[in-house]
Amino acid sequence: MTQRSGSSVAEGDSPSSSLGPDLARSALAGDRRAVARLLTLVENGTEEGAAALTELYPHTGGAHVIGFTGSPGAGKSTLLNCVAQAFRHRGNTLAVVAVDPTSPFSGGSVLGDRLRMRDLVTDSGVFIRSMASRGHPGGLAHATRDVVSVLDAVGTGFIFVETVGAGQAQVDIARLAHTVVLVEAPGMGDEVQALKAGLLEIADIIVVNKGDRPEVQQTVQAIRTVIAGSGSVAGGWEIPILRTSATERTGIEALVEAILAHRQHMQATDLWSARQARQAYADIEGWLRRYFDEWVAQCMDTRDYDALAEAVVRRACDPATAAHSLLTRFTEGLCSKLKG
Ligand SMILES: Nc1nc2c(ncn2[C@@H]2O[C@H](COP(=O)(O)OP(=O)(O)OP(=O)(O)O)[C@@H](O)[C@H]2O)c(=O)[nH]1
Ligand SMILES: [Mg+2]
Repeated sequence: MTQRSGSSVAEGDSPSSSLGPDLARSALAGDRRAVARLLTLVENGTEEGAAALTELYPHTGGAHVIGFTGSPGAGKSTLLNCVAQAFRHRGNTLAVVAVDPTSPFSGGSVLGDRLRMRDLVTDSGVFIRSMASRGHPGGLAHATRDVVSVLDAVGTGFIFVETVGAGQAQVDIARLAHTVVLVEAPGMGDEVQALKAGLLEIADIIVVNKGDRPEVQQTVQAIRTVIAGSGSVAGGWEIPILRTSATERTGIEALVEAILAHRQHMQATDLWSARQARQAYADIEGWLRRYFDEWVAQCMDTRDYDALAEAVVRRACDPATAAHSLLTRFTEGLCSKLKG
């Protein structure tokens, strides 16, 4: 089982078991290559990565995490490029993490778009990371959270996370980010309907991008109507509806100001600490699930499991009863082991 404690890992057999904490210390001292290596370790769900996170955790909590979510192709990456540059011009350190739950290729647009990101790619005040679902044993949400923690610990002021706004990814971004920017574009048909169905609950700022298109006013109006109908003003924050064109670089400053205004609002009210608490719950739950999955995997690797599977095949027992009896046996075993 992955050990979350650095000392437990250090007691293990692996000759490289101090790698994580060593890299963590180098990263905290400002070594960028150590940061890059750490990001890979935590993305891959390694024990060294977990040990590094234990070392880094006391240094986290300073970053403002901003989620960019919305329909595929709405212009999230293009817009994020502009916004990141605007934050950079104001002298902030920042990171851009692009998360793609489906394809390792299409989601690489932030990294792939070298031309637009040229200024940022070569800038030592900016980290850019592109993540696809493959190769994350603890799950993509877990890997994203850990990547954000590393970036936070090393003093990154603003961390932008791009995800497609659908299903679980949508829930995950709301748990990870302090500010959620929902990016939509005109002519996306069902999107206003989707807004009703849940995106609205997580959005702190709504952007209608591709404002250079003629249909934009119609979309803005439709979203206004949905919002007015919902009557939701969470914690005294009125969700702004902004209009941008990422390709023509218009409306970017207003979006930057809205993000900063939301930050100010959160700090002036108890919203910032409420979101930190929400993150803490989600973080602990994430680890609990991961430990539990690992524990289940270990339990499955036994003769008891084989015997029960055979009983299920013979129809002598149903799968739910079999799982329950395994659970009872293993929790009893675990309890007596802990007592002993
Ligand atoms: N006309 C117009 N096109 C835009 C604008 N912003 C982005 N696009 C184009 O829309 C397409 C998709 O842009 P992306 O930035 O990759 O969109 P995305 O939301 O990140 O896409 P996924 O990550 O694949 O969901 C590209 O061809 C962009 O050039 C805009 O403001 N106006
Ligand atoms: Mg994108």
